[in-house]
Amino acid sequence: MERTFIAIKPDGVQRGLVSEIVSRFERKGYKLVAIKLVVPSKQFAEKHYHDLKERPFFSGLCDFLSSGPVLAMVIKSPHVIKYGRKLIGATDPSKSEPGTIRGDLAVVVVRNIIHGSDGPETAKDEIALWFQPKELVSYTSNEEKWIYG
Ligand code: DAT
Ligand code: MG
Repeated sequence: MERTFIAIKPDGVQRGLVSEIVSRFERKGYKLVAIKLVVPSKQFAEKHYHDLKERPFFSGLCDFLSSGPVLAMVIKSPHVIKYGRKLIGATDPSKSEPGTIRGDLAVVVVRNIIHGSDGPETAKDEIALWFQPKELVSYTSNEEKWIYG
């Protein structure tokens, strides 16, 4: 089992895309284990995007992430880190395939509506940054035997 961190950025929340996006992960069969709405501070956004601090768009990106409510969640499933990124689509929505979240719902890279961890290490770090351990809920879904066989 893998866990990954997914965030609907302020543009996705403001555009009323929360249910559309969450439903794509739910319908896939991924298990939701944590979810909350937060307005991150700029300092928090800088921590989240620390890998990008040398990039010219870093400050604008962190201003944007901290500009309003973000829907933070953790989903759990086999293969969820890499395949979750596939469902999200390429970073630049003008290059994302149709059928992906960014391909279907976003237009430009600075308003690409969603974040997903890009590997096992970042997933672990991002879950720890955004959630306390007690916020991750452990439960059995009755659908599991129909999803995994
Ligand atoms: P991703 O969000 O697909 O993991 P990333 O980690 O490379 O992409 O970059 C984080 C965010 O930074 C991305 O979602 C949007 C923004 N970004 C990336 N490249 C950019 C660029 N060339 N100009 C402006 N913003 C950019
Ligand atoms: Mg990234």
